[in-house]
Amino acid sequence: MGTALVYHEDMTATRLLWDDPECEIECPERLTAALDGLRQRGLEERCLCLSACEASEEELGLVHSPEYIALVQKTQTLDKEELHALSKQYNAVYFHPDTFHCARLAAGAALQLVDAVLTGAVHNGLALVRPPGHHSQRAAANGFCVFNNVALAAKHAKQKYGLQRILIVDWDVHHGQGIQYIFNDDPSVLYFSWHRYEHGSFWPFLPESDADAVGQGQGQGFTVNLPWNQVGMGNADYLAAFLHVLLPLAFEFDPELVLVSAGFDSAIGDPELLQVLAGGRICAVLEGGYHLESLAQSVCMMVQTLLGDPTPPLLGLMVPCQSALESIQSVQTAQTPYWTSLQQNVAPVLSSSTHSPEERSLRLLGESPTCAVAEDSLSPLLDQLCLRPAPPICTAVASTVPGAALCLPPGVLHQEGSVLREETEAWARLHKSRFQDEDLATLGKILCLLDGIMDGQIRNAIATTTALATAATLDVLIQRCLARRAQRVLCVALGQLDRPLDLADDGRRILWLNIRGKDAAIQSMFHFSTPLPQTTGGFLSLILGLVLPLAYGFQPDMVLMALGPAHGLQNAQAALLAAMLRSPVGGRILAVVEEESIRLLARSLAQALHGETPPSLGPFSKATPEEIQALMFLKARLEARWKLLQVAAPPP
Ligand code: Q9C
Ligand code: ZN
Repeated sequence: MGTALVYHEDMTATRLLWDDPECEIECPERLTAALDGLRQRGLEERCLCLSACEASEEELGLVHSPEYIALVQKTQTLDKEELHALSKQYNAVYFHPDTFHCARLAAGAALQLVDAVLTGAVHNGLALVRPPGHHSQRAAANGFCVFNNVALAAKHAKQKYGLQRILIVDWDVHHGQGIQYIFNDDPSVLYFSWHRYEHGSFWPFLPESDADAVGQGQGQGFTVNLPWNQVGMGNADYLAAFLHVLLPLAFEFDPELVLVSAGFDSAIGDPELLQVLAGGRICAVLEGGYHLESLAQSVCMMVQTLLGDPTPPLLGLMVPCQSALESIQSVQTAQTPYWTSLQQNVAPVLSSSTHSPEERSLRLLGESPTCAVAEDSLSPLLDQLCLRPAPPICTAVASTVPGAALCLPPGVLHQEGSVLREETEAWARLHKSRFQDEDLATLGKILCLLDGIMDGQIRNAIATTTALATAATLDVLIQRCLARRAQRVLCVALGQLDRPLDLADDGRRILWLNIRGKDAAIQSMFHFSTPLPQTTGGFLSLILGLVLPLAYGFQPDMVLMALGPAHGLQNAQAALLAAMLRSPVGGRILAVVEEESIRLLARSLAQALHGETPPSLGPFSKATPEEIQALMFLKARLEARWKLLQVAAPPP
């Protein structure tokens, strides 16, 4: 089980035969550059490589009219002048005598990828194809696209495998209007696209690319357009779109398969956040991407992520721009009638001049409301992470419970090493009353795990402690992180765990979020608590609407996830939380679990840390008013500092 790469060299055959500056960028070198990149980085050999076969005429007929298929077929025998004349009848299209063959291979590759994933031969995969597909329509070529590869893949998945819910994520910089038209009234295919729009002045200049196009008839709410109206959207803007629009809808929709129209003419493709959907069944199909070097890099990054390697953490100031927030708000306004998850997500907007009393007192406490995490202040630990090769050990476990009782997945290693006894004792002495003698051996191993992660020997780890020692262990771990010059440590503490009071820290290197008890409470912009929601809707809102925006905004170099006494987290919840926390920290997580619940949690937690898809949370259930209220309370007060929490544009 792994990642498929579907390709055929013949797809480099089609090329522009005349002078046309608009079309010349869609060139054969796009595929060779992408493939060379994969080979150089040793990624191709980690994939299951499948040789593409042509789609049959019947398969093409799932989307295209017989007349159009016949017309494209006829181009095989046309001469250059005839090809040129025909091309001019379409918008931004060129034909070549090999176009029909290539376009059938491209469509066939997408179908084969769906087959490989849905038969279980692989988890996920990428089809490296040209010509691209997402602009192509039932009876028209458009925007370099001849057959609509991704639309065909969706129809094929419905027809051959009886799928009822397919999510298409189109992150090409252009709107895939072809896909939108094909599934406009079809509620079984949720089409999500973000694209450069500039109020309609960017190609393909269509009013139906705007946020108010939501689909028709039964399909209303199943077309989701997020138009960007300014150029230069960055990581924070895309993240806000992922966390506040795409993922809430995607979890509510609960797709059985995710298709990605992976155009790399926009930004670096990061499917990591999508991998928690549809049991990890993701099929990515290349669309645009014309800067050869950036295309090759993005394709490599994408394949690496599909293979389960964590992506390097995102850089930059994590503040979405005003225009992005406006776009996000416009899609929320258009889609809220159709999606429960959006109805509960919209937080009140604080105008910049009014501050709640709590906020004012926070200011008095010396908390600046502006983001202190500067663009260029990435920690050396994070730099290391970006430059270093993958750690030799992926996931390690140190446990008070015998390994055999934990049913750990293959590839997860038991930690037997320990730091020196004197060192362990010295740390324990700081917390004398809270460590028993018999805890010391475990503590030594846990410290060794932490060192392993910080030195790049281990990617992430799970440690168990006795219920009594959990808080003290966490305390020691935080202090050791700081002693080892971690610049920012994110602690997500579940259950009855108090923030250590004696921390010799200015309070900004540690972000402490406690999920416990009944009420939400804020001690500072770096220290707060919230109840654990009991509904799936509430839990997802907590993760997507609060935990992840904070985690991405804080840019930690280490995440400590602690499941203390009475944490109340279910298996699937713990796995989802761990899986999603990997992304903002490049996988560097140490999970500390009290031993009562480790037998139940160890396996899925280890799988999630290891890069496998977490089990489903179960059917979507609406958040309760109390759950929404607690979240709104926190978000409204924290968004002054943590800008990724914003879901609505502040008044200009
Ligand atoms: N002057 C894809 O990325 N160029 N197609 C428009 C207007 C056409 C893009 C320029 C862009 C087609 C798959
Ligand atoms: Zn494009």
